[in-house]
Amino acid sequence: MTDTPDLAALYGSAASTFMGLEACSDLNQLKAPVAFIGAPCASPYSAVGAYCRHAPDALRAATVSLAANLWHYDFDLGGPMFPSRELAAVDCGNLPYDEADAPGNREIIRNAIRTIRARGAVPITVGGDDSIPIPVLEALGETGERYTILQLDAHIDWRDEYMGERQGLSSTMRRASEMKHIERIVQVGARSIGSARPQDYQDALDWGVRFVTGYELHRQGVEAALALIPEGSNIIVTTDADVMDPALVPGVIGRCPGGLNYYQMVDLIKGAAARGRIAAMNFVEFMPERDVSGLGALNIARLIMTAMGVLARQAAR
Ligand SMILES: [Mn+2]
Repeated sequence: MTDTPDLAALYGSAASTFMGLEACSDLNQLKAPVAFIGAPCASPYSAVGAYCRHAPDALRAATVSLAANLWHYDFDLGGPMFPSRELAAVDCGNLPYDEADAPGNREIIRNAIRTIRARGAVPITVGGDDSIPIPVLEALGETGERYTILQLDAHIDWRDEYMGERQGLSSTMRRASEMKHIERIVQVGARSIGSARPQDYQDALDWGVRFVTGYELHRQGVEAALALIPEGSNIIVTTDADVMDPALVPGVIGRCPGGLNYYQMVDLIKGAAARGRIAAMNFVEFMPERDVSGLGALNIARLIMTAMGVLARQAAR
């Protein structure tokens, strides 16, 4: 996949920032409590390439029609998106990448996350495929803190390797489980058939992963997942777009019926922030070329907006 389709005509100018937020072009000068950063590519499988590389710009474009109302009342947050101008998020643009240099991409991502955390901000890393969180998690290991991962995904991502790649999108949670600073993993939304074979699932159970499948979540509600997060946890929320129902987010590579709806996602994010403190968030696997009429972009963009509001309120407390 070396040809790069020019989607600017389809999505409008990519010049604007997410929600028209202030741009931050130098992470070393970052002052905001929340940082949106695009990471189009980390460790793609050679067979498909970086198929989600246009997601950050597509999500920015999805907010163009909302940006003029940034300071209006947001009914999903019970007030304006940000409680004050000082608590507003910034858009740090997209990280550079080279599809042929996965180790280099991972180093760029680790450096960015390291800097954002050192500036005291919570990174919202927007992929890119589900290989993006691996270097994000690695960088968080350097803080000396221990973390609970809340993974929202239709797939468990516990393959040791796939097509010879150990850092790819099917191995994200397996790699996370090997990191000393990851003390707990809660995986929510698994359903249908994915990359996992029975032994992969068993390995996750043996490690101590707590699963709330998509079916269980619909039967028991989001509390079934939130109850697995101890009070006071340091939480990383990592969201694969395919956790949501494909009727809401068609722009994913593997559409699975039975996914979560928008308010279940909102309640999981708000609930995580209420039980502990969210240290980092990832939104990956949105593929604009598979979207239908911008519907998925709108749902994911709105979810990121709500997450920004939740993180801004967390920063204020
Ligand atoms: Mn995934």
